[in-house]
Amino acid sequence: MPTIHESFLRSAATHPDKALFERPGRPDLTYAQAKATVAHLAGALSAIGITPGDRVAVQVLKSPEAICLYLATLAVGGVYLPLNTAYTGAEIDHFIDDAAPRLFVCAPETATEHRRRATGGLAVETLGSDGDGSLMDLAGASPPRTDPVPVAMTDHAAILYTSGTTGRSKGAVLTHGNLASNCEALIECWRFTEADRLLHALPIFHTHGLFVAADMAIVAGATMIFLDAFDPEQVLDLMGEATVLMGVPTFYTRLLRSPRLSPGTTSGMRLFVSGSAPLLAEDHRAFTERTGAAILERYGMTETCMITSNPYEGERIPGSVGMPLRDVEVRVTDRESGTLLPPGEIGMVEVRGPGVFEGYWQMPEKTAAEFRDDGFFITGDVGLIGEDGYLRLVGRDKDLVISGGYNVYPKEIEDAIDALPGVLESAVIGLPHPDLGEGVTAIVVPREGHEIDPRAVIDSLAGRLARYKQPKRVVPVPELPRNVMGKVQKAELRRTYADLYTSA
Ligand code: MCA
Ligand code: AMP
Repeated sequence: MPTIHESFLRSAATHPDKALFERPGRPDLTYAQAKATVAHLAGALSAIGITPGDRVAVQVLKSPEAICLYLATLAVGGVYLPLNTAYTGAEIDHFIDDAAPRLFVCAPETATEHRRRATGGLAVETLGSDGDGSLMDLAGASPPRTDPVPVAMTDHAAILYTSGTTGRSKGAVLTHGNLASNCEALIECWRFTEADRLLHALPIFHTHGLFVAADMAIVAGATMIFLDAFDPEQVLDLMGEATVLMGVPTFYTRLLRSPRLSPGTTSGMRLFVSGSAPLLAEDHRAFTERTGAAILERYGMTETCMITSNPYEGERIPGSVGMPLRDVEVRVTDRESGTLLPPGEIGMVEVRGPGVFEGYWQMPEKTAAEFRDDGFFITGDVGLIGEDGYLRLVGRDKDLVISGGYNVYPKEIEDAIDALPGVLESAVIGLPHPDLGEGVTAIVVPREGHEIDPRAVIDSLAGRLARYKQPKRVVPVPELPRNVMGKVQKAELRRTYADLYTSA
């Protein structure tokens, strides 16, 4: 099995003059041009001193050059560490401390803030959304490196940080084998070919936009219509020129709000994929009613790559995430005993397969705690496998909110709120939100003699927490509901405030 970088070289050799990236109002970038950019960036990385196993942390706006930087990192045997552009300086500090990258690439606009990090073993360079910045200058001046460092499938290719129930982010270490095997399974499952034209409107710092969407296009030799961000009207404008859209459920909720969504606008599209968060069965049905197309929902995790998918041919069932991908095993077990449950019974979803990560970066105990002895990874998702073999997710055993496809771990937000003056304690929950799926909501108890000003709470989190993690609403209460053991009853809070975003 070739690595992602080897497949990219193969695609570039087969279709040198084909556009890999098409961007409205900007010049295309062909496979041959992308190959040259990757080779020059690989030269720049070598000049900086990146050697196999070195981490390359990247917090930049979406651009073709950022994808080329990812491929160049793989080419020199480096480990790509993409970071959400919404992360604040304080959040970045943790990733840099934990992963100890050799290079940090940031946007030119944030260079002044980040140059101070350039101490000891850390180099800091910039990359702008127009392919500008100091790293590109260095790439232009560096001889192209066309001899990729040989890597094994077990070598590290990427680290993606996912927050945890303890509030501290953990780096999920993915190997070249994880990425390549998952990509091949998806290409096969979704019949993805070089003839495809992918509408790429996702961010490229997460599994969905990078290892699912971009990798599939690169490996298949397809073209990406590469958009800075998701704008439903722009996506509708471009559907006539595309064949596939991959998105989070909020994409589909927003498309459904446009009167332009119709069989006419979608007729050239062969596939709509949804994942990263639950797609409401009613949105699934409404989309089919409006367009005649059935959205294909799939399920995955940063730690495991993609796990299940509804079938390309065969029934795509609303409310189900489908069946295991090639070579992936999924089982549902009893939470406490770990024993296998029969079809139809609800339990913990566990997964084993070639896409499952190696472990959390420098956290052997945490890694061991999340695997069973026979190698199955405990996802923290709760679901059941029906007699029909389809997996249905019914909830989460982990305290996690998914807002517009971004994961928010309540503990991290609660810690930040609890540290504010006048706050006794808080509970952060996800409540049904008509646009984002779940809205991050903080239920806050004041200290005696104090009052909670919801706006002031949100304002004081600005600059400390990424915007998408900040509560959309803060609800002051005199006390939190607790069970006899003293544990906060989040399920009760979710019931009490269930209509907070939907009733207005
Ligand atoms: C932006 N904001 C958000 C979110 N995104 N707040 C909560 N949740 C969000 N997801 C903030 C903005 O900073 C802004 O704040 C305000 O909300 C309104 O922004 P808006 O313009 O509506 O947002 P947007 O820029 O249109 O973004 C919404 C989005 C975007 C298109 C849904 O969040 C997105 O592209 N999400 C995709 C996430 C993703 O790729 N997940 C995959 C993870 P203000 O106005 O105050 O500045 S990988 C994964 O989960 C696994 C492996 C899997 O299975 O795929
Ligand atoms: P992340 O940590 O960003 O990789 O998010 C992984 C989590 O997203 C999973 O554990 C699920 O809880 C959730 N997820 C991904 N895809 C789906 C889906 N199709 N339906 C429901 N939840 C999903």
